[in-house]
Amino acid sequence: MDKKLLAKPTPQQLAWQDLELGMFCHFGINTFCDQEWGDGTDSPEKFNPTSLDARQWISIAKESGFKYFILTAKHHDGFCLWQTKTTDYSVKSSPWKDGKGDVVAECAKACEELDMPFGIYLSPWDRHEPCYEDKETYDDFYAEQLTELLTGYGPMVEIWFDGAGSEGREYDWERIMFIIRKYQPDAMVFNLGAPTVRWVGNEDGVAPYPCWNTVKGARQSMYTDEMAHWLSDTPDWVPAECDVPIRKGSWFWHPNDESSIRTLDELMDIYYRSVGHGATLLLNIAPDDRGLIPEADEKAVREFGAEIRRRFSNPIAKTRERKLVFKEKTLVDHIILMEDIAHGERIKEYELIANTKNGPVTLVEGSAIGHKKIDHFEAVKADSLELIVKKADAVPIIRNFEAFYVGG
Ligand code: FUL
Repeated sequence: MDKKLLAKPTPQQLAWQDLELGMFCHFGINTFCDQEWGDGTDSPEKFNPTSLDARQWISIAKESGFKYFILTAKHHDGFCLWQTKTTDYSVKSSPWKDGKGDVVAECAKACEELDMPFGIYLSPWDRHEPCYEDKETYDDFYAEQLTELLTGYGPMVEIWFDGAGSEGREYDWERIMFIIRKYQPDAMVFNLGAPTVRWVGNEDGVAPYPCWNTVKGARQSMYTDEMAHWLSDTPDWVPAECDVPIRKGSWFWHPNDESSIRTLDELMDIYYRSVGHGATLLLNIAPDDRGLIPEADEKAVREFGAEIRRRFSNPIAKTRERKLVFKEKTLVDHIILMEDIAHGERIKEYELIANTKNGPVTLVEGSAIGHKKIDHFEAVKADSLELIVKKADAVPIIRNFEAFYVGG
């Protein structure tokens, strides 16, 4: 293929793909009502966290190795976590901080202090707002909400558009995209409008393999079948983000539900099948009705971060070449490969070979590498490893070829 025809990421996408691991945070009126989808009738009186501490949320994220943070500024129930002028259905009408609190501001501040890129989720579907029924009026309302968020809370890394509940509904995407380009030109746009990041097609946090970066973006609501289709040859560069809640089946906090927290093995499996397939993982950790990440979730997320560090922060050897030579015969059970995707995703088929005392052994046969591919296999003792590129659209440029022995 002509090099010029290869799709390439924008510098913003390139930087975003390097983040790899984000924390999603679902918090709102639902947190106080033991529910996932409020219908917009819950009284703001119910919103009253006793000890909300956004710094605790972001510190846990930071210390566990998360590289960005996204908050539900407004979920489908329409309750706004910031001091908006567009509606009274917000923190302003709640008893929390006598109606003077602003969760978006507290998160933005903590993110700034802890150097954590910050993003927001703003549900287009609004079950509270009476003008939702009137398309044009609601388009104005939504544009104003978005403008408030994109102008009042510092730089945003990503704007998360959820298609749920909006099946068959059209929004003014042209205007929405105009607002984003005007106020937050560097922000990634998730899933709708003119997305720069696409939904992976499930809420299990896993990407298919191969998960090419050039798949056409998912423009429909996440619940339509069209979302699950994969076209490997479209020229657009739209990397995938894998969202998943740490508690199985719930995005918001619910009391007495600690048993649904995913185990470390499950989280690692998700990591291998998201980040390890070249996608980005957005793991949801929900603060409770105190406004704190519960101890059990904190423990799980810290263990997850520690395990990623244990496995992958000390490579036995690394190179940018296609041959990795060890000083002596060495046990290996994981390999991380990265292409320099600034130049496009070039490799289409590869094989990994270990040179052992019995001769060469094929460890892996794969297709996409892209931003990252994590391969694991039964431990093998080798003098060297070789990456054989069997098919490529242009000269492959390897950013990283690392070997690990993780054990266990
Ligand atoms: C879905 C929503 O309906 C869930 O409540 C959650 O926000 C998830 C991330 O997206 O579409």
